[in-house]
Amino acid sequence: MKYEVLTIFPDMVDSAFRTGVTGRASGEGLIELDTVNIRDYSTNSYGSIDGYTYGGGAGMLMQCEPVYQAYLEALRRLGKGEPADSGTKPVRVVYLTPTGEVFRQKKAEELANEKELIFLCGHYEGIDERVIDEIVTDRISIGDYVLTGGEIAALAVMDAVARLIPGVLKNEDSAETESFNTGGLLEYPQYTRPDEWHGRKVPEVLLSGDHARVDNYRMHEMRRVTREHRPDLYEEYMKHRGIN
Ligand code: 6GU
Repeated sequence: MKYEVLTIFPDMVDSAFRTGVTGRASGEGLIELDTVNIRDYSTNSYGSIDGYTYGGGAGMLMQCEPVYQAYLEALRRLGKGEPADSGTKPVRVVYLTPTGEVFRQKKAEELANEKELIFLCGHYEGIDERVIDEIVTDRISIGDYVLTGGEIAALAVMDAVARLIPGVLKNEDSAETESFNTGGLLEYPQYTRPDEWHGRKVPEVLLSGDHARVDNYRMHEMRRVTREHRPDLYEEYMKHRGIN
């Protein structure tokens, strides 16, 4: 997988991605990260890339041309050349925006099938709609709240996609058994040594060595945790199983 990120904060994206599991994966050549600094494509001598919004209103917008030139640079780096005039989009371009589709595991799975992805991170009050229409294929939000820019959202999406790429997780089972891959239920609580801490005991069944009892207990816990913390997911789960 190769990621190209169009951003005005390339260092922020780089340093976060180089840390931890994604950092190791890029060291091993499983994922490549490259950033293009949109500010390098300013169309004026002041180096600005933003402007006031037509029709009035607070705040500034990122202009079309710097974003478009950064996009063309990313395409060149991916070996794609100039896009055809036909309006075809040679690579999926994910625009991070609170007005996008809310990001879920299913979308991460879909994106993990691509060989390369371009991420467009907005700032100020957003980006001129015309360049979005011209280059973007997917508009994604990471939840119903507002961030100052798209970088943290892009990092969240890149991380969720990266861990689905074979070899990125050391234990291949991990991606299978975790929340959202357990038939729509959340994960059960887990415990490690010692068996008592601050007067809190590890549930007796987990020390019993009885695998059937352990499995049964964990399934009950998955249902309980989902019902208590995410009633919306629990309802979906019950509907899926034909229980209403
Ligand atoms: Cl993708 N961007 C911004 N700026 N805020 C957000 C978001 C994205 N997703 C949720 N809030």
